[in-house]
This record gives sequence, structure tokens and C-alpha cells, in this order.
Amino acid sequence: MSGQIEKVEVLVCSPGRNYVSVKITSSDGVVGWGDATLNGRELAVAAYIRDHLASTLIGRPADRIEDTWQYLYRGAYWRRGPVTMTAIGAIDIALWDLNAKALGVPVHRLLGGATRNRILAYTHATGWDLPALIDSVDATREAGYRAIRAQFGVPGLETVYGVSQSAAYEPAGRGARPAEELWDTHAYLRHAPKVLSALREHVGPDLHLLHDAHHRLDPTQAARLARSLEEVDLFWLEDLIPAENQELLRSVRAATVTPLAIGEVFTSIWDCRILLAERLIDFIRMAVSHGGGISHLRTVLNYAAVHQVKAGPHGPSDISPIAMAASLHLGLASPNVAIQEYMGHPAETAEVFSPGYTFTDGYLHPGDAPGLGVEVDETAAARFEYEGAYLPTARTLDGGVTDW
Ligand code: EZ4
Ligand code: CO
Repeated sequence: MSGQIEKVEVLVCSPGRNYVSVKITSSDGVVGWGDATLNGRELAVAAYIRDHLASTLIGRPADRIEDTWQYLYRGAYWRRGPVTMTAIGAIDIALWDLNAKALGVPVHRLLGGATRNRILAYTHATGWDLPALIDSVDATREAGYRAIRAQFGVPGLETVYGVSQSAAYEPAGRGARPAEELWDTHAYLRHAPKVLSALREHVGPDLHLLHDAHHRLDPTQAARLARSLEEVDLFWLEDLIPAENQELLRSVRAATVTPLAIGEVFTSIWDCRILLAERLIDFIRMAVSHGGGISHLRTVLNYAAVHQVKAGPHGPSDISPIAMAASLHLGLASPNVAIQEYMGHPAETAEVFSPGYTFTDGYLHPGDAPGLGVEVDETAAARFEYEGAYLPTARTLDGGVTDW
């Protein structure tokens, strides 16, 4: 018994970047935390939970996690979409945390237990030119990583997705409106194969290399790039095209044997059902927070497993330590989670969130503390006030809006 849901609170804070967290307290005094962070749209999710979900949850049995998910998803009539699914996801994650704490077990035990000892991690390396990229990859390898995502500058472009001008890469920029970036797909396509081939030559055959095209190509360009990179032997090539139209992946898939990953912007099984059923991708990238929580992502993972699709969940800085922990507990309990993105967080984030997960030797483990194993310091959080921040908007050289 975990009692009833007594309180649902929303915590918005900005230790180094913005996070929205949900705190659920049961009548037994047990607390569970969920992550409701949606990059650049944080306050919409905070209001959705505070103004529309909180009152409907009070008094419900805290141990009915799946029923609560059904109640919020089907009961609202309006379905899907990132704001709704992130809000539902945060409640779901908080209830898994709360119930596991009430029982005194880690969340992965409630999910059926560990299916392996640890989860392969990958992180980001970036450099404007090849020497800088090689330095970044070497340093990342030195830090223990066995899988590295490589992003690089493109001659003629001043800003490029995934490449920082100065310190650590953070896609969201503070301010009242998004920064505008210029993008030229042709320049990228001329440059990318050369850089990635030279990088493979430098690192040798063992290191797993990944690359993210961030939804910027059309299916023909995507097929050409993926085919030209086959010799580079990428672990995956990510987000080649925007995937609202899932059927468009068929032609890309038929053209190449480079492994394809997609799905960080997906929020439900309905965004990837065809991709999975036809095995048009090798890895599904949905995040536990944006994808309706542990309960729904588990459905997606199981459906993926039926079609021999693996998973590599999204793990940028906008996935707070709470959702990162949730992803690792679910990942440890799910046989087809092959790899976890692990970008890390700004230093100040550790003043508010103390996660129990560990990184050793290129692998992650969620820890065995009860629940998700993340402590949240609300007093510290009060020191870091929310500040508007947006993901950039991209334009082509003629000034038209293009996919960022
Ligand atoms: O652009 O998290 O693979 N990771 C990514 C990320 C996303 C941001 C969006 O908020 O593509 O950098
Ligand atoms: Co990505």
C-alpha cells in the first residue's frame, strides 16, 4: 500500500539550465519525483500539470500507476503531443519513484529486475575543424567512453547544430526569443563524409562512432549520405529526416545498410508504429519523459523488441537527472535498450539534483537505492530562478525557415 495521492507540486528551477520537476506526496508521506522538462516550452508543461492534472489526481490510490496513465491519456479525450505526453510522463515517473520507495526497492526491481549488469553510454564530442574534433574525441575516449557522437563545423557556416563556439555545448540559449542560425545542407553534405572518414581513420575500428544529422535532409539526400558513410561503420546515423511522415523512411532504408536511429521528438507509439513494424530503423530514440513516462516507453520498447529494433534513449542536458535515472532503470530492465545517450548537465545542476547513477568505464548503472535514487534539494532550487530560453531557429541561405 502506498496510500493516496495527497499533493502534486511543480518545481521550476534553473541551475545552469531550466528544469521542470513534479513532486507527488502520498498520504503515507512517501514522495516521488518526475521530470517535466520540455526544452523551450517549460512553462506550458508546468501549467498543464499545475492547472489541469494536479486537482484530478488528489485522492487517487498512489499504487495504481498504469490506471493513472490510462486516466490521464484516454480520460482527457485530447491525446498525444509533446506538452501532454511530457506532463503525463512526469506524473508516471513520479509514481514509479514513489511506489518503489514505498516498497524499499529500486525502480528496476519493480520493472522485473536487471537484464544485464550495465548500460553502454555515449556522449558528445565536437570540434569546428578536424584537428579540434580529433582532440575532443581523444579526450572523451580518455574519460572512458567507448561510444562517441561526433559533430563538426561546416566551412562557410558560422553556427552548426551540436558544435559549441566556446565551452560545453548547450542547444538552448537564454533570452526572449530563439537565436537564428543559417544552414546550408549542400555544404554539409559535401563536408560530412570527409570528416567522418578521417575520424574513423584516426580512432581505428573499435570505437563506436555516432553522428546526428538533426532532421535536416530530404529522403534522397539522406539515402546518399547514409550510403556514402557505410565504410565509416557508424554505430548509428541519427535523425536524417523529419519523421512526421514515417513512410518516407522506406526509401532511405532500402538504399543503405548504415544503421539508422530516429525518434527523440516522438511522444507516443503512434509516432513510430510503422517505423517499428516495418523495421525502418535500427534504434528508437524516444525519451522516457517526453514519451509518456516509464509505462508508455516500456510499451514502445516491447513493440520494438518484437520487430528486432533496439533502443538508444535520448539523454541530452534537457533530460533532467530525474528522467536520466528513470531511463537507466527502465533500460536496465529492458533487454533491447542497447545504449544510452549521456550528455551530462551544467555544474550547478548538481546543487539541486543528486542522482545515484554512476558512470564507470564507458557504462552507466542506475544504482540500487530505493526508487529512482535521485535526491532533490528544494532549498537550493529556490536560488536558481527560471529564465526564458529557446532552441535556435534555422534558416536557409535564402532566408526561409528550415528544420533546426
Ligand atoms: O537537439 O535535446 O541527440 N540529441 C539531440 C539534442 C536535442 C536537444 C533538444 O532539446 O539532438 O541535442
Ligand atoms: Co539527436
